[in-house]
Amino acid sequence: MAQASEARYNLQTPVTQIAQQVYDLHTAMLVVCLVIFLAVFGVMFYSVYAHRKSKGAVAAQWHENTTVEILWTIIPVFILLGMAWPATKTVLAMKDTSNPDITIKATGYQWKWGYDYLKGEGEGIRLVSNLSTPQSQIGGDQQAARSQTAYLLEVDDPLVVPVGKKIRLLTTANDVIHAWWVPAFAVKQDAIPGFIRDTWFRADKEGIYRGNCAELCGKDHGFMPIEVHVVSADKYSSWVAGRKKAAAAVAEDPSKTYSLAELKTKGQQVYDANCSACHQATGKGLAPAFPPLDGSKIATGPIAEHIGIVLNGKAGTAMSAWRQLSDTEIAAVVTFERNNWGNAVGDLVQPSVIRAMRGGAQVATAAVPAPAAKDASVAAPAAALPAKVYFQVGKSTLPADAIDSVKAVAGYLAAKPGAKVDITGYTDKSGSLDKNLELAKERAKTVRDALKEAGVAADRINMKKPEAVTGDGDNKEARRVEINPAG
Ligand code: HEC
Ligand SMILES: [Cu+2]
Repeated sequence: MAQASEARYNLQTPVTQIAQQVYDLHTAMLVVCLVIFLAVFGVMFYSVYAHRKSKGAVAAQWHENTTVEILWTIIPVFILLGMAWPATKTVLAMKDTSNPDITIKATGYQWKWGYDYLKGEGEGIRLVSNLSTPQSQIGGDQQAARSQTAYLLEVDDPLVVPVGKKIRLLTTANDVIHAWWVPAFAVKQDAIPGFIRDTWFRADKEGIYRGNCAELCGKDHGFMPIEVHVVSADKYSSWVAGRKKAAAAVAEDPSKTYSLAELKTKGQQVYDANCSACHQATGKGLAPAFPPLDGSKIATGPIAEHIGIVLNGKAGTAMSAWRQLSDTEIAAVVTFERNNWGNAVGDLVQPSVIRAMRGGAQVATAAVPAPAAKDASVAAPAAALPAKVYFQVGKSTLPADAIDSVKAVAGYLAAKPGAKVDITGYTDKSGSLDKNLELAKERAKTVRDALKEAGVAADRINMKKPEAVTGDGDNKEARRVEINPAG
């Protein structure tokens, strides 16, 4: 560990009360051990020396001295109890996560930490801490690198917390078991996929505190440090305000479109920070575990499939879902991968499409009509359409799950300026056909209104004549409104 300069042979200087207790316990136990050591070896060496054979010493012969046996049982019991008592008190205090001021979730990823501020001041902030030690130091002159105090212990975006406040930390992981460890807080908690564990700390002193992942988690286990900035209440408030402002600025309106160059530049940053550990800066991957993206069928094939693997990952492989990235970041990194190294697909994807795909089950990778999307001019996932909205029997009110389809359509249109959609209502032939057709028309209008509400211009929507399908009373397909690309 660095920060070693101040604590070369001892624990790091404690900055929480718990850490202070742990520190004191450690010292006290060491003293107990030392006293016992001296007592036992003192008697032993004295006996060996004073009763040596050359002086003609003769060993006393005795058995079963009850007094001695009771003493050497009772005394260690009291020593152990005397050590266990304060230690148990501290362990119980460590586990008492009640009444926190701020609750933060720490998620371990291969290989970085993500933080979500769940409750308290700063609620809603999320950030990801990536190692920021330059590659040149890691691969280069080790001697020079070691002289850096924060070598391999520095991140691009640290965790920030206010001084003197109780911070409850929930830990979990996205892929394998990691552990969140900051020695100065005496906090070490496993982060296990599928489970939530919790711990807490209240830092008494402002400063920068560092730690590591403490559970062997794969290739870059040693490259996912933790950096915590403990700041004054005022500084913390202004940090929160800054974050909120930045988040508001980034919360793009869905119609914001970027140029290819903009996306590529941004995408390069996202790639370097998140993807290059496995796929490498060269895009050549690392055989056999990590496939190349340069020339990859997916990175040069249908764009929806490409987006799909980034959004959803691939189960059972090291390729995890990257949903924690923003819409813009995913759009950028996908565009970057398609147009970098030897890849020159020439298409791009806007954040609005990612937003639509995030919600829309419609755009599962399997649903991609590969031949259509092969056409490089198709910049958007044509796969998003047709979208269907299923109404309840006899009703023309918009069902709650229609939102996915509406999003998919909005995303499709946002990505394809000039494109339009056709809306067709369907009905079954049973009963009064006229009435049924009227209902189908009403439903189509409901969908149109929902689209308008989602920001779709009226002139990009064509209303088609309702159509009847054969089938009986409760044929689901007969209760649908379908949205297709126009033409
Ligand atoms: C922890 C290692 C790891 C990281 C980090 C990672 N990937 Fe992957 N990625 C993989 C693996 C492994 C596969 C192969 C999955 C399979 O077996 O199909 C893969 C596959 C892919 C593919 C499909 C390539 C092909 O031809 O099969 C794309 C595209 C991709 N990743 C994009 C990304 C992007 C974008 C990022 C960053 C946001 C990223 N990956 C980060 C490990 C990683
Ligand atoms: Cu780890």
